[in-house]
Amino acid sequence: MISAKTPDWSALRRDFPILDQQVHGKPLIYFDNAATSQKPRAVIDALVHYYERDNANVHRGIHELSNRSTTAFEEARARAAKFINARSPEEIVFTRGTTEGINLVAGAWGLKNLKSGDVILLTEMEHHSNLVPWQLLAQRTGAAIAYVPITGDDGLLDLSQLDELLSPRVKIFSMVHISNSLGTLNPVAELCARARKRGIVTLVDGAQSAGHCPVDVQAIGCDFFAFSGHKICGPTGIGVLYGRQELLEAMPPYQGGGEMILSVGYDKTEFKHSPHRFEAGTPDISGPIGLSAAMDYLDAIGRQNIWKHDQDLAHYAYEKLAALGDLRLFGPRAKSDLRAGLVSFLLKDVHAHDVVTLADQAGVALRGGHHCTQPLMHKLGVESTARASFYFYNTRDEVDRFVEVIREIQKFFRQ
Ligand code: 7TS
Repeated sequence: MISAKTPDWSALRRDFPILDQQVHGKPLIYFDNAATSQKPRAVIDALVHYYERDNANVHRGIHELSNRSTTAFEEARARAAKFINARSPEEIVFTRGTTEGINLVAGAWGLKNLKSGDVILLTEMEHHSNLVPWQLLAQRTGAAIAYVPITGDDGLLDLSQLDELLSPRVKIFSMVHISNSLGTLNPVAELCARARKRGIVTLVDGAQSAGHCPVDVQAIGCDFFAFSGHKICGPTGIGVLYGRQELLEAMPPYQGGGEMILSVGYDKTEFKHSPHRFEAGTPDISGPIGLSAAMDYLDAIGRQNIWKHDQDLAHYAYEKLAALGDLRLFGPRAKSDLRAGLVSFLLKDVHAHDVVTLADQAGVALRGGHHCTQPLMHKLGVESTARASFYFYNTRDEVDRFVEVIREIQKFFRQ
């Protein structure tokens, strides 16, 4: 749902109780949204309501509370399907997060479908969670891994060799939608279309996109799409894996246990259909319920509005940082439409961790490090960057204060 009118951003900010506090005696400026977002009152209330009124295990009891829990849990599945425009709730598997979603595909689809000589295609800007599961799979199957290169500091995918890279040996192409280190928005619909033409299965890592821009898995044309609840105003410990139904149905279970079976004998088990086949054991029940409230909340704002708001902050921050000089900026250049709501940078002769530590003293929460993209850092010739990542409750005033703090840090290290 895209709402036509401009949201009242300052009223929305007041929905987040955590933002109204001081840190080290300074007003908190929370610019670590790519790591995890804050939670609005509506989500906190949904969790409290569930535990105060409805808590029971799902899919087993016949009593009232179990019925209520099961209904809310399955309604959340339908809500998630609507959030990304899946064809049906059956295409939604609840996971712990993006990481588990990708591991599930690598473990269940990958082990069944890959063999020695096959190729897994990734990009050079992947998060470790879209690298390590494939490396484990490659070790187990003898498959090889190839990478779509990036162009340099402006962090775009270099697609000039894509036709050659999409060779007949490639069985799956797994790509990040928005890079958490560079802020690049990748042309995933085009990439999926080119892969699909060659019969290659596609996975999109939507950890940084699902809550930040409109997402329509049918329009993207991917086979799998994974994201995390905690980055989109939902609780930690819950995520979503979308899979096209025919692929999910053909996949063996990922873990075994209760909930995922039709019948069990001492030597043989019949499994449920997907998605339940992939949800062994008592699931996180409050997670999907909180996540559903988060999805309602975000769609009432409109993700196109959120995208524009966050991009405006990123462009504003990029230009103000660039004007300081003596620093390196990563990712798409100033004003690029392909830059999402974050800015990675490195001050000349100052370690990213020092920047983050000093910014924290000024109340500004940043992240410094390799951002779980070590190979990308090596490619860029750095060990780490400092990163400011925005969400719709952040403001231009906060960016002004942040840039002022960075200027003071530069001054401190020049002394
Ligand atoms: N993929 C991308 C692109 C990510 O940014 C992250 C987390 C993940 C996958 C993994 O998500 P999880 O919820 O399963 O952990 N990124 C970050 C970050 O940038 N800072 O902290 C976590």
